[in-house]
Amino acid sequence: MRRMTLDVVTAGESHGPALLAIVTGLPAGLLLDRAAIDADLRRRQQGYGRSPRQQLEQDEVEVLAGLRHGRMPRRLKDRVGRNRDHANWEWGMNPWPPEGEPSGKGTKPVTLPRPGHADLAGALKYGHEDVRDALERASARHTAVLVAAGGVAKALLRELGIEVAGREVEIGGAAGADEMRAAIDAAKADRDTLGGVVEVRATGVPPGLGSYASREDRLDGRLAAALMSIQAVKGVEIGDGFELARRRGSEAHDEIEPGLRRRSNRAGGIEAGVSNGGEVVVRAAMKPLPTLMKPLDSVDLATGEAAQALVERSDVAAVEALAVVAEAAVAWELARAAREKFGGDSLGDFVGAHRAYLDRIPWAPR
Ligand code: EPS
Repeated sequence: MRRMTLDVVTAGESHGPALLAIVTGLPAGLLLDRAAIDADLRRRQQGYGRSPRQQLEQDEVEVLAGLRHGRMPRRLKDRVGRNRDHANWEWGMNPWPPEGEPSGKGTKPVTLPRPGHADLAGALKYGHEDVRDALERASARHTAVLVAAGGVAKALLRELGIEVAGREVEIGGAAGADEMRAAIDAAKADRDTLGGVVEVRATGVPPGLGSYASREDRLDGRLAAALMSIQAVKGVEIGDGFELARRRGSEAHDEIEPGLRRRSNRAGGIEAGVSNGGEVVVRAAMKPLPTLMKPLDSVDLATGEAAQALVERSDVAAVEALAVVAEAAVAWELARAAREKFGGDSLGDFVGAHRAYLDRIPWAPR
């Protein structure tokens, strides 16, 4: 069944010419603020402990089609973040390399897979002899374009009074800004890397997004899939998540009061795959990044002999960046569920259906 929904298709490599997303399913008339999207792209680049690559790149959104005077005249749009570093990889990442001697970065094949990265599984799956063919597309650089798409989703959600915000809550086991920075400094001195935990909260989400009826419509499943598919994420929880497994039923649910208010929000705003009107609260756990300056043991795929994994410029930690990417992922899934519930070819139809629904149910944003 083809239904009203948002879709995104992406393309691009870390050191290729550009990253691209094609977003479909937006209502006509949606106003997009370039400065707001660029601000999110900058937030993603700014965390403490990121690599020197972030001083080189200045991610900015560039619209190729589907937008006129900031508004959507139709339901298709393309966007691009160009990779400044591509200039250093002009031969190595060129779709059609020029004749003559190869020069610059990316000319020698990579054969030293990093444990924890896509390198080995990707090379085996696709038959790559140069691991670079896997790592370029698998790179977390790809999250830049997801943040741009998330900016579009946030613009749509704002029309319904829904706000989404992500923040880092732990880095390398440390909580609190000073402790997190100290943990990053210590890991950097040891030529090591760190992971952490981020949290995303969404306010103003009406009850009824998602569905209990089928697996692929469940909002919790969709949020979990969106977060889990971000590079380096190994765990996701919704509301009190894993902690709920350690409590009794009398301590685990959110009792209902007259006026349909809840005494707590242990469910993180979602029950049975459907939003319940509470704040949506999700967390994602990120593993430490797999590119270490003090490399892990691996095998040279060219010889089959023991070797050290690839050492490349890398972030020490990218948890602050994950907070921005996770925010975009949650916004995307909420916007998709909202499009499915409220439909509409124009922004007015979409917003009007939302308002009519709220008028029908006894619920007011808290
Ligand atoms: C990444 C490796 C590094 C990161 C990159 C993700 O790339 P480089 O080797 O070019 O420095 O900097 O992240 C970004 C460039 C970004 O913008 O987030 C990886 O292997 O996933």
